[in-house]
Amino acid sequence: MKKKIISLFLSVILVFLLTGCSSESSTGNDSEVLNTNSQKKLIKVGFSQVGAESDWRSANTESMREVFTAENGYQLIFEDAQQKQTNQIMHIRSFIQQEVDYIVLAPVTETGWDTVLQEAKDAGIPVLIVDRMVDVKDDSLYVCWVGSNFELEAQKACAFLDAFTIKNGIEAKNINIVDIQGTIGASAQIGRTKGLKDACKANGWNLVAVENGEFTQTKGREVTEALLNKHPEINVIYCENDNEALGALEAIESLGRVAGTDIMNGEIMVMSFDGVNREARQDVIDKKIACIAECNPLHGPRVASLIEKIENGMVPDKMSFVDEEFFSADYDISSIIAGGNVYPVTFLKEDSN
Ligand code: GYE
Repeated sequence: MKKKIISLFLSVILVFLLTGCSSESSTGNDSEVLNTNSQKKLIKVGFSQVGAESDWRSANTESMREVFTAENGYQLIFEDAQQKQTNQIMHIRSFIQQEVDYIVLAPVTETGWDTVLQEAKDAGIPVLIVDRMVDVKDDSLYVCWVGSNFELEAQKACAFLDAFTIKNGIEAKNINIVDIQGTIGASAQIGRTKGLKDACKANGWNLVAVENGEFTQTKGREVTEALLNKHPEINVIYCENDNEALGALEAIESLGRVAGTDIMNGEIMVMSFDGVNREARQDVIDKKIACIAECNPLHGPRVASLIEKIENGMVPDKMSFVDEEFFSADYDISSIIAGGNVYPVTFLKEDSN
């Protein structure tokens, strides 16, 4: 009996000690966690995205959403402009109203931003530009920009076509090319169109027509169909993104023509940009799309690191260009020269897709 009482007494003490200690320490930890969480203010970022016109755009949106999370210390206000600048101007004004810490803008076109960016500057909110550029009179209206060198992408594509014609003994005067442009006034369109125009002049290719394909598959198909009906001599279709290229392939097939590189014997060569869409990459492997100049959409971590720099009192580079690859299949062209530099050609293979 005495033993039982002693052992009961000891276990009560033990339980008391254990629960007492553990509850005290856990309360201590919890309140610490609570304190640090509530003290750590989330950085409020307003992001105005162009829209959802292409696979590139969807990958870009995902990349931004993945990084700007509460776990990473951000509160993201995401707005989709549905390809309209007026919507983007509205977004920026509402971000100013909501007193965000940073405004991130993926501008649909380059011009028309002076007034609203001045408003953001007057409100003391730093603006970061991503993907396409803005053309403003006063550069101090935005802190920095990160994106691709669109003209270089075009120069790479044209260098590939040039190398291809030389390798296959095709005379420049036999190249009948059309440009299916992206959204008019967007940096990606401006750079890619300029690169092609310059190369046509320099190489003596016939630029048969230039049409707007709006960076979409539907428009790409529609425009290609009309062009091939009007100009059956077309043998190269330069699409300013992969979605247009997929549309162009649909048009080629629906007209009973063949996409490929035997362009002196009726095939039609399709060239493209982005390299995000799996189907388009597969078409490169299957030799239906001759080449894709990569345009990398994964800007989320890049924008976040620019914001981090600003948070730490540093001044980020005004312009940051992303390194990009050049995709093709094996046409015995392993490198190209663009803008005075040599770039390797990445041959896409089944196992890399
Ligand atoms: O190439 C296209 C998208 O601005 C780089 O926009 C971007 C372009 C991209 O719709 O697919």
